[in-house]
Amino acid sequence: MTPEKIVILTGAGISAESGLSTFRDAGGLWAQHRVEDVATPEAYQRDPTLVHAFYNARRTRAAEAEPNAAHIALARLEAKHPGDVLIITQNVDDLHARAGSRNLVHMHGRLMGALCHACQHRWPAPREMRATDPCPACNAAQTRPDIVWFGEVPYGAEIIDPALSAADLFVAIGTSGNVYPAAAYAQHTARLGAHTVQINLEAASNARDFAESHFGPATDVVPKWVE
Ligand code: BJW
Repeated sequence: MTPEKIVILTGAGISAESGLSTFRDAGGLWAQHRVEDVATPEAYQRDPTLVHAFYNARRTRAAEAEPNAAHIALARLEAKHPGDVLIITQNVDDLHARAGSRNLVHMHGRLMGALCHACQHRWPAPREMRATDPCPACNAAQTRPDIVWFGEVPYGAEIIDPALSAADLFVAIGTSGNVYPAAAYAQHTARLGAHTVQINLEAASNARDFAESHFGPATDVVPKWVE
């Protein structure tokens, strides 16, 4: 592979083999919890304790998980081509960073972050977070996970938008292509002339936007694709 500017979008499927649940697969998080109960600003207003319980449990599991061969292969790709690889992850775990990726945007936030609903101050999350934890900046007791919920604006557009415009190669790994704006990136980059590749267990909802597809477990396919 001769890289130019490479943008890689990852989703829950890349962390599945590290033991973290996906959302929409059978037995995934949305089969066990209603999105409206745990992943919207309204859910947090209605029942912050339930929302925190959902994210506290996921934070514990993510802290115990280890980066897998796919995360490590992407970190190796970046190390081989510094400045040419951007990873945009929809995942809120920290497995890309722990694998060594540095040029990384967490567009849907981070489990390991706390956010003050009152003043928007951010700080490292304790393992067990509560809404009543006081904000270190303004002392308000409106602490929430630093997560982008439905209806909220994803992070990192100032990095993502120019990178998509400049991309020669766009690769989506382990994402079902159901959630916007990430689901539109393949079509957007293809229209601008990038080559688009999906790596997934099965065809994503936006499969028609990819020129090339590789189906199989990320830990198998991604290291082979990187080499
Ligand atoms: C494997 C594997 C293995 C398994 N190997 N593969 C346009 C049209 C329609 C609606 C909208 C639209 N624009 C915006 C919306 C509204 C909404 C939206 O998209 N709704 C849709 C459901 C229709 N979007 C939003 O509200 C977003 N905000 C927004 O758009 O603001 C407006 C705005 C944007 C830009 C500029 C200005 C304004 C916010 C979206 C927030 C998403 N939040 C969640 C939960 C919070 C994070 C968390 O708790 O973790 O993020 S939802 C959930 O879905 C989570 C994920 O990041 C996200 C994507 O899921 P993902 O990663 O694709 O997981 P799965 O489970 O769906 O798929 C896993 C895939 O892996 C599968 O395909 C498997 O086959 C595969 N797989 N094992 C390889 N081993």
